[in-house]
Amino acid sequence: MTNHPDEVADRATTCFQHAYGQAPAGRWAAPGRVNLIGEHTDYNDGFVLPFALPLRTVVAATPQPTGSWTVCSELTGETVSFGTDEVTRPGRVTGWAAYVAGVVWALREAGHPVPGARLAVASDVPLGAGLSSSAALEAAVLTALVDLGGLELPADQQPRLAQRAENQYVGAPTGIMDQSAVIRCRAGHALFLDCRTERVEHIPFDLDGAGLAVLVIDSRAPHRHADGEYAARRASCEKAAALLDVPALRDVPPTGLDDALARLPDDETRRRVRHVVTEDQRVLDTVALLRDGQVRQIGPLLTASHASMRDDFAITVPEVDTAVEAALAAGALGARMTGGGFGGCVLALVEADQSDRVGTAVTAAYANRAFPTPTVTPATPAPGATRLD
Ligand code: GAF
Repeated sequence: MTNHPDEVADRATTCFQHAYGQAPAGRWAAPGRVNLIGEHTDYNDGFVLPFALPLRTVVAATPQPTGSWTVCSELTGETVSFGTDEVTRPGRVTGWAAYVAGVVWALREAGHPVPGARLAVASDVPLGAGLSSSAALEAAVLTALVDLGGLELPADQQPRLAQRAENQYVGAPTGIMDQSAVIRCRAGHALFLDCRTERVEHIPFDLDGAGLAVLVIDSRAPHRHADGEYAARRASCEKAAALLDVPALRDVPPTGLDDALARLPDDETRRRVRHVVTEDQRVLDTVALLRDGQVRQIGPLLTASHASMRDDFAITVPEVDTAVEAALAAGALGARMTGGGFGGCVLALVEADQSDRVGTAVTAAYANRAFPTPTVTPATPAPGATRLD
């Protein structure tokens, strides 16, 4: 997964100059992410372990009088303008520009004097592939506005604010993982995040040094009912926590899982809880292995995570199951769907010299089932959001 940072940044500048007839004051970038392990644990106050991708969204920006914002998108060719009226209440700007207006709204809600701005967006984070293109847009806009306005908002407080934009302005009930990943990740590291305390630890994840690769396989599966199903999983987890009389499912220890399951009323809820509780433990086990330099050994945990998402949390689809099975059959050390589910990407941990073999096997398995050809690209952990110039 190679990126061309200068190319995306150049495209943002070109878009900016075309829309506004001037040069931007600066450019800010935020990456997409994959989650190594820890799925649907974030809104259960649990643990996640994402890393940032070298694919980025770049925002070129310059201040304009306070109280007005204009943003153009290289992708759609649209320019959207909004003023303070549109950011006094959520939902007044819709479509892709809602992520931009949502950030302005969340900053203002938190009492920050948000500067007016002209912005232009270009990106090579694919949309709808589960690689956090929305969090990348939020974070790129947020870092630009924080810098342009000289706002007092440390990086460790930015994910929560970007999440509010997504939850309350855009209306997507996501957890804190994606915004944390795209803002707080470091190159060469995975981000071990405790989603309750927001404490992070940067875990070295040196794939090259270990002779390994992580392949990101875009399943090309359309996101079938993803929004409604995501909200349903979240509601089910929150209901289970209430029934178990704990603040969140993170508070069910693995040793107490059987007792907890016995107290739940139906098989579906029991499966949802079992996924979350075992997934939290798999994150902790993965982190322990990585701290110990045992990168290969995390493979079975990744595969177990996939089985849990498929059998207990019921969020996989045939395309991602096929990719995982084919990658494992071709010798991957571990493989799993990454992200919210119902499509999106699969990641496979492979010996670096087996990358082509695994990619070819997945492509052949897709051809056999008449699925669209998947894209298979190696990914290395990249830095989080930053100012470029
Ligand atoms: C999506 C959400 F945005 C995250 O908050 C997280 O819940 C993830 O799905 C599943 O782990 O990416």
